[in-house]
Amino acid sequence: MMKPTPIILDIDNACGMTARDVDDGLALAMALASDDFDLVGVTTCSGNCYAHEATDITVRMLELAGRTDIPVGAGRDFPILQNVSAHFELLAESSIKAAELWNGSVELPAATGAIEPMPAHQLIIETVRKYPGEVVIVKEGSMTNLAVALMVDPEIAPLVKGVVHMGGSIEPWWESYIGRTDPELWRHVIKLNTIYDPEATAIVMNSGIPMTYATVNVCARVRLRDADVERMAAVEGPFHRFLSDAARRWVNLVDYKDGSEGAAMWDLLTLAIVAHPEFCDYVTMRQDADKFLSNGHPWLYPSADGPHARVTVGVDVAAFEKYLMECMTRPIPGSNQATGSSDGKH
Ligand SMILES: [Ca+2]
Repeated sequence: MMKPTPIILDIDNACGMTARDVDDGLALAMALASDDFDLVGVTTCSGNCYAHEATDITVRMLELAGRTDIPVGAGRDFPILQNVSAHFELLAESSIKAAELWNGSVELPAATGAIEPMPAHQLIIETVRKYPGEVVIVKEGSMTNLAVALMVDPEIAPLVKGVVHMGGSIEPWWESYIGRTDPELWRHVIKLNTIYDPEATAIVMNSGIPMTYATVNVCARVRLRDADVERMAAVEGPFHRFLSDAARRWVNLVDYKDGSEGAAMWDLLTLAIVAHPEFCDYVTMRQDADKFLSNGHPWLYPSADGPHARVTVGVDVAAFEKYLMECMTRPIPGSNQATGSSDGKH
């Protein structure tokens, strides 16, 4: 077996919140379950929710999984410069609208204080310096944490092995996704997580750190369906009970709203290709921070000029979805699920 890749998982984890995407929480479960990853830190960022909410959920999930040994870094709620109040108003509004479909709340025990989060940028700096040249930072939400880390300690840039980011898109995806085209949405989703804190994104783009974009159009093709959720629910223990309860509600909500079958597993494909790049096909493109900041399109495009990034253009759906379900139905190693011990530490 290959040596596990040390990763920092940076998540806007809203798993279990009413009508919010569950994929960050499922990505955390994948990172914990798979032997492919050495989860050396989890940092939280804003996007699906405020970073402080993501921190709370992440700490509680790690406790539930019996993995209080994993360091957590709490990110900033707000971008470096932008006013994002409209973003959170929209999220709150959609949660209220969907509350009836969500049908109650998802149970997640309160934190006990076993994990004490440090500032996210500090955890990134310390971890990258501890494992120079080895750590991949998996950015499943906004770029704020890494940008702050790079501003505080610019010398870490050449010590980061790579960033894999769920964001960007190089082709319209919405039409193929649910059978309709919405140009406004298309303009918005092409930037997705990337746009929440654009100045932070530009800092990361220009940092010289090798970048991979797991694009919206490609991630939209991989799904978790009702039957998959029931396989997750069959795993014993409170961690999988929580995961499957949240995932079931989300899949049902997406199916109802979009007329689709299953919910896109954006963040999970993004994480999986760290260990299994063969799941996707890629092209090399320029990531044009100036064009991105001035709202230009495209800002990922073929060019001899850099800085370059690796951009996903295709995915082996069957291979990924098989891996997804292997991870989602596996008891968490090191937890009380796997060892039978009550404290889960080892
Ligand atoms: Ca995310």
